[in-house]
Amino acid sequence: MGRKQRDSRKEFFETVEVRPRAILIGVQTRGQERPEVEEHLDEMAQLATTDGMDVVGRVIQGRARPDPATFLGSGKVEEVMVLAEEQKADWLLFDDELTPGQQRNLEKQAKVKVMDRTGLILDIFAMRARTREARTQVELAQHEYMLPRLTGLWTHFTRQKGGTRTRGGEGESQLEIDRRIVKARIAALKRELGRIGRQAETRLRGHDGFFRVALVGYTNAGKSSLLNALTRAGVIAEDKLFATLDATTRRWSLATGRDALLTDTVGFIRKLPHQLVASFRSTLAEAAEADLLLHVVDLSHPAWAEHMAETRSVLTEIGAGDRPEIVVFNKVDRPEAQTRLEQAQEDEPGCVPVSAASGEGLKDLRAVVEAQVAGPPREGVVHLAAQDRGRLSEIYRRVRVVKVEDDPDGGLQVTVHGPPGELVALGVAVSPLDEAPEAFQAAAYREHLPDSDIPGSSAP
Ligand SMILES: Nc1nc2c(ncn2[C@@H]2O[C@H](COP(=O)(O)OP(=O)(O)OP(=O)(O)O)[C@@H](O)[C@H]2O)c(=O)[nH]1
Ligand SMILES: [Mg+2]
Repeated sequence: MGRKQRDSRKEFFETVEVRPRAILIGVQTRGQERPEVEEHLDEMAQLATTDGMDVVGRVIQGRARPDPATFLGSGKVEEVMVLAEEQKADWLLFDDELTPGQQRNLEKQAKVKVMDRTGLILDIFAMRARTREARTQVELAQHEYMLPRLTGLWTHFTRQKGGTRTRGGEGESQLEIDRRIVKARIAALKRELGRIGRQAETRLRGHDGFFRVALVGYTNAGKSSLLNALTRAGVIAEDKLFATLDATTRRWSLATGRDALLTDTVGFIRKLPHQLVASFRSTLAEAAEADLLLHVVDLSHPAWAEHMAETRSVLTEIGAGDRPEIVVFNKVDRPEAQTRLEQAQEDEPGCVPVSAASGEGLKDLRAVVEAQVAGPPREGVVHLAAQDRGRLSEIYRRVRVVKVEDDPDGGLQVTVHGPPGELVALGVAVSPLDEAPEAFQAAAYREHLPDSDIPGSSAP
């Protein structure tokens, strides 16, 4: 969005920041309670603010099914137009995805710009993307979103080519040209991502031998703050949605003598655009391939349970649904979280309450992860290639060897039994744990930990 606009009186002296004014529009379907719809609009308001807009109004329509042409019924369109005029609104922001036709019709009738939730999220991602990988991923998602929405009025494409627009009878062929340009760009971006993806795979291979822990969760849950609190990483943590778009990995020293790698990942949100999930696949691979997920939940948020469900559904979508998971209830320093804690602990046995801000519970969290790295022991098979047979003695030193068999190409198949952390270090893919780690394990490991290791943990 163009955030700077010239003010005529000051034209030659300065530019002023003009924040676009937005009206939020949601739908209350049958069976939905009003507070739920309001909460969803609160989230839209946060998205709008993150995108640099001021929210100047809200409209909720009670309707079983959206109007195919204008999404809202005709009476509601009128009401919105009046409000938009009164409030001098620049944008109507819809909490639901609009069809390209609905968007066009609404823009024509209401005479303001119209954007849906997907468009808004894409816009924020575009603004936040810093690395080449994130920028390429966002641009791909934007083009996928744009393709069915081309109308032949997409003038900037023709301008980019240095051509002159032709109108009227040739409109359709112009649309064809635009489509071809967008499709070609999509293909180029996919090739580029393929190249970046291969580099990322190499990067991940460099992590072999480490127990890999990924922080996952809803946007603004406190993942980056936790990474900072646990490893002093110095990652940006902000009260904004999607503060993090790139995966950051830090070494995390554990008392088991075996360090883990802790990765901070992009946050999820309700109705995360599928174009984004698809194009962020390589960033999300850090989560999909982790040995353990720390599912961070902001317990001070009224919709924490919905946030959890949403996060789990995205995890399933990216193929991380079967990864072992520890639920981390964050922000317990806040009174809102305190009042919910008892119920939440009942709902999620094995969860760990923490506060990244005060340091409370971080010691327990580390202990639970250490318990996971250190045990309970499991069986796995290590494959040694012919030239690596010499590593057998190292394996004997680290774990119990159950049996050793020759394999056809001169190598060895070594069946071993040991703690998950050791198996991972030997290159064995560890299957998910059957049970959530229990609090008593945390208590047992707690004793090994020096207080000074974790900021804030020595507080009474
Ligand atoms: N009170 C309180 N605030 C916290 C705590 N942890 C994080 N926050 C605040 O919550 C906001 C979001 O924190 P982040 O660490 O950026 O959250 P994130 O999960 O990384 O968010 P995205 O990168 O946007 O997905 C920031 O304003 C933090 O200061 C906590 O334990 N207590
Ligand atoms: Mg973050």
